[in-house]
Formats: sequence, C-alpha cells, structure tokens
Amino acid sequence: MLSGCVPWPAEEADRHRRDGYWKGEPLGELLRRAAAEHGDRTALVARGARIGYRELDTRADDLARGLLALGLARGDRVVVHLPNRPEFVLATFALLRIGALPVYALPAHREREIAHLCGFAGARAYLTADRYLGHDHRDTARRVAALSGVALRHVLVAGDAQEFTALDAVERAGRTLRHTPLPPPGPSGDAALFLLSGGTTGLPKLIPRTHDDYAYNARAAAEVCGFDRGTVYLAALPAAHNFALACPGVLGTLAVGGTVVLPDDPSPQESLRLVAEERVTATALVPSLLAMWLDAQEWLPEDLSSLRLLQVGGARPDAATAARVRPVLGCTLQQVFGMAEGLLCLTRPDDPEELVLSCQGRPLSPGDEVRVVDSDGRPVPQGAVGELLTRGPYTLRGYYRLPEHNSRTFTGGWYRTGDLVRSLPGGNLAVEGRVKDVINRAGEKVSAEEVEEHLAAHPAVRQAAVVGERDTVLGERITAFVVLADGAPCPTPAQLAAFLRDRGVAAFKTPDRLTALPALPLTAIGKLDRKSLPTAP
Ligand code: OOB
Repeated sequence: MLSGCVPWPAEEADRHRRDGYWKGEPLGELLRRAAAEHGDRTALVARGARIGYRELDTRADDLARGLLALGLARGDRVVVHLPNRPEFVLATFALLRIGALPVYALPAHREREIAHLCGFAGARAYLTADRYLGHDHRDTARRVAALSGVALRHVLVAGDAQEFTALDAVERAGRTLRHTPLPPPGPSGDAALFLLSGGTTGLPKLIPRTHDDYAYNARAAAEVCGFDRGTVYLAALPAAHNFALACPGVLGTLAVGGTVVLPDDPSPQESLRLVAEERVTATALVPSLLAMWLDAQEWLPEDLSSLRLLQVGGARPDAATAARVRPVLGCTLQQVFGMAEGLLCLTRPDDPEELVLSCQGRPLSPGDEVRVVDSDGRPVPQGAVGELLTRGPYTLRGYYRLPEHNSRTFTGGWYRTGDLVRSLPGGNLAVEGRVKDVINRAGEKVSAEEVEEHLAAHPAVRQAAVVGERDTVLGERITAFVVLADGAPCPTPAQLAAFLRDRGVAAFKTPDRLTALPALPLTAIGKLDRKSLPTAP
C-alpha cells in the first residue's frame, strides 16, 4: 500500500472479496480482457478516427514500455491533465500497467491547481496537451516546471511538444521494446489512481482509488445502466472526472466492449452532432449542460433516436429541466448523485418516471451503507433531512496524506459527505443541501475558502467572504463580498477575472458577483459568519 493511503480494515476487505465486489483484477487488465473478447470492435472514436480494442491494447502496452524506458516506475505519481482525446485513455492504461498512478487534473485547471497537485502528490511527471480550447498548456507546463517545490522529472505533451517530450515519441520508443516484458501487476488492493475531491478546503484533496474498488465501481455502474457491447457512450463531460470516467463512463463502457466517443470540444452542438453521427446510446451531463442541450435540440434538432439513457448528476437538476428530457431528447433520464470519494446513487432505467423526477437515486451496491444523521451524529427519523454518512466497497477510507483532516472526516470508517439528504422509501435519497462550504457552480465544485484566499491577495481587498447563491442557469453562482483597503476602488468584474487568470487560477472559480461591504459579519467567537451575509435581492 502506497504510504499516505488508508487501507480498508482486513476483515472488511475480506468481506468485499467474499461478496464478489473485489475481484483481484488490476485495472490495467480491464482493457486486456476486453481486447481478448472484443478485439475487432471499435473502442474509441475521436475526430472521425476509430481505434479498435486490439489496437488500443497494443498501443497502451507500447506506451507503457516507453514510459518505463523513460524511468517511470511503480508507485510514481503522474499528473494527467488531458482533454477527452485518445491519449487520455492510452495514458491511463499505460500508467496503470506499469503501476504508476495517474492524478487526474481537470482540463480547466491552470498552473495554481497543477502546481499544487504536482507538489502535493510528489509527481514525477506532468502529462498535458499542446493546446485545448484556446489555452496553450505548454505555457502552464513551463510555469509549473519553474516553480520550486515541484520535483518533476518529465513533462510529456500530447501533440506538438515544443521543448518537452512528445507522448507519441514515447509510444514509438516503446514499440521498439516489444520484446521486453512488462512488470507483473502489483496487488489489486493498492491505490491505482487519484481523483480530486470536490474541494471543501483551500485546494483539491487527493482521493486514492484502488484497482479493486474502482474496477468494481465501473463494472457495477455499467451493469445497473444496462451497458453492453452495443453501448455507444459519449464522454460529454471531462473524462478526468469520476462521473465520465467510471460511473459507468469510459471505463465502464470499455469493460463491456462498447464504444466510447470523445468529442473535440464540450459544446452542446458538437455533442448533439456526434450523437446523431455515431448513433450514441448513452451519455452523462451536469444539469446546466443539460439545459443547454435541451435548448439546442429545440432550436436545431438532430436525430437523437439512438439515445436511450441520459445520466444527469453532479448537481440537482430543477424539476422543470428534468421533466423536459423525455419530450425533447426522447430518452430515459437517470439521476445520479455521486462523489469522487466513492458512493454512487442512481435511479434505475426501469424506475417509474415520477420516481426518477423526485429523487437522486439509490446506492449502486448492496454493500453500500448509508446513515442520515443530525448535527450530533444521531440518526434522524426516516424522511427527515440530515447529513449523509457512508461506507462501502468503493468509498475511500481516507484522503491521501491528510491524517488530521481524515480524523475529522471519517468516524469508524464512515465518510461524512457534507451533503444534506432525505431518505425516501425504497432506499432512494433526495439531496436537500449541504453543510460544507462548497459552491456547486454548474456542477464544478468550488471551495469558498480557496476563492476567499485568492480575493484577499488582491491589493484593493482587505478581507473577502464567498458564498453560493441560487442561479437559474448555473444552479449556484459564486457571490463574493469584500472589504476594500482604505481608499481603494472596487475591482470591476473584468479586472477581477484578469487578476485571477494572472494568478493561474481555473476560470470557473471567478466570482460571478462582487459586492463591497464596510465589514464582514463575524460569529460570537470572531470567525467569518457566511450565513449572515446579505442575500441577493
Ligand atoms: C460528482 O462528484 P464530485 O466529487 O465532483 O462532487 C461530489 C458532490 C457531492 O458530495 C454533492 O455535494 C454534489 O457533488 N452532487 C450532487 C449530485 N451529484 C453530486 N448534488 C445534488 N444532486 C446530485 N445529483 O459530482 C459526481 C461523481 C460521480 C457521479 C456523478 C457526480
């Protein structure tokens, strides 16, 4: 077990194996098995190119050998910062096969987040793309590599690498080494990869997911969603996010021999065009993107007759938007309440429509345990709102290298989700709010504390407080209150956005509203009292 990761207690691990959840298969083998069974079928479609299972499997091995030749080895952490391109999938399997651990950054992250991840994970390598959506990621790489505290040995770039190492050259080098055996896979109970937490604290925390637990996550989600070799899954959300990676997402689709379609850009137009062109059967969206799909489809309809299942999660959709799915898109809605930490709740494809529209689903696994408790940790009566605690075969037992935080967030193996839910008959849950200081902006989780720290660094700002406010388009918007430095003018929205961009912060963390106040409300013991901030008119 990698140091800094928290294992399941031995008896529980035994139980998860006995109950058949953990199969002892390394994640890198998921593709190997699929290639053996579905060799000639199409695994990936991107920019019109099609990659078959056998080819993908061989190329992943080539890249794995190339990475080994570079000096990467078991236990090394590699920050993977790639959009939804074939290289994302190739690099994932290549790293898994050599026992190096991908740390998945989101495409929108910039050098602040990347530097933190590289430093905190002690990453050996940073893997990114040349350009994506107008941003030159090689610039990010240059800035990160120049920072102290980051001990990167390699910067690998998919596409035009300039002064960095080209990923395709690593793969080519690996192709010449086909006679060298790959190292045997490590124990399947070890961490395989790191996902990022939805950000309650300053910067993202790392969530270790083991081979056993993540393979189960992907397989079980694929089963519940009825995925099979006929499934064509469109990765409309970043594959670096748990939802599109393994719920069932890319991994769940590949596990059953289906086809993954990777759009060139995340726009609804491009996605809807691909649904029609590739006969997509399933996809996953956050509610704000769903609303855009619905509008786009009403204005410029595409042939969506192949689409069967539309997963919506990451935030709670409003009832009116959810109700438009069947009439406008002609497919079944599935509500998904999940978290990178583990627990996944889903409505089932054959649930009655009224149920699907009224809750966020029920746990994926019979091995999932949930409790709904009051602020003293006592169970609330059925149907009452309380905080959700959970544990089970694919929910983490601790964040990477954060023992103090872990001692507050986990009790007896139970993970405190920070989400307020109501438990309904049949084990379904309705998400009612949260107790954590996170803003859920269009499904992106933004830590209030992190944005406050950035704002307080602005020369015109003395103090800052950040909250989420309801917003019809975003679900929640980021509202900031600042106390200005003596005589300083309040920054305009454009100035503020430029300031945060220059600091290398992901654009989705920029406040949508900014208001100057003479002072911030404090609690009796002098802490910031976010609840007493003025609310929007
Ligand atoms: C997904 O994962 P994360 O890690 O980005 O965010 C998790 C948090 C949850 O704790 C909850 O606060 C919120 O996002 N959330 C929802 C929700 N789904 C997630 N809140 C209300 N309704 C929902 N349906 O967001 C994620 C991971 C896997 C699958 C789907 C979503």
